[in-house]
Amino acid sequence: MICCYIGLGSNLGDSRQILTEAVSKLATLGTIKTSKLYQSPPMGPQDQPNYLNAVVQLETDLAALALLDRLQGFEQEAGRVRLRHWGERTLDLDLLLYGDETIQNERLTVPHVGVLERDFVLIPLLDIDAELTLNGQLLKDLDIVKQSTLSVLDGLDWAHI
Ligand code: PH2
Ligand code: MG
Ligand code: MG
Repeated sequence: MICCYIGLGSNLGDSRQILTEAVSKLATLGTIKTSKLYQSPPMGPQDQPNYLNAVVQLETDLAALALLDRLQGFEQEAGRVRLRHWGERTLDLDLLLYGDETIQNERLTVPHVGVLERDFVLIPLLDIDAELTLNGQLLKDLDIVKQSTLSVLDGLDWAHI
């Protein structure tokens, strides 16, 4: 079993419902734990709605690219539209961490670029594992974590899994 972390984001449609359904689908791939549910201001173009963000920990036997295929399938099933780079979307499922593996190919970069710079990824990761490290760095000690103003919309059981 590999312990993976998947970032969830949505800012189009009924985002809460879309993320809840995404969690149910992720649960078909292995054993999951969910972070709290957050609202965050958009990174990138500012003329788009706020995002709902969360992270799911998944313990799975799927290989990384097989997992990516499943994540992209779930995005499509949610009617994913992606209007522009860093722009609004119905469902974004990002493979953030795949065990402690480093993966670099034309389809996938793991750890996901930007994990260390995005509070809407770091704070939910720390909900699930407060002692999580990346490249030997304790995530809870990062300045961006200490300074975060992310708003909590709901607690760990928001997806009722
Ligand atoms: N995702 C993006 C672009 N900007 N901003 C926030 N707050 N949360 C996101 O998940 C997000 C974003 C494209 O993936
Ligand atoms: Mg993303
Ligand atoms: Mg993505």
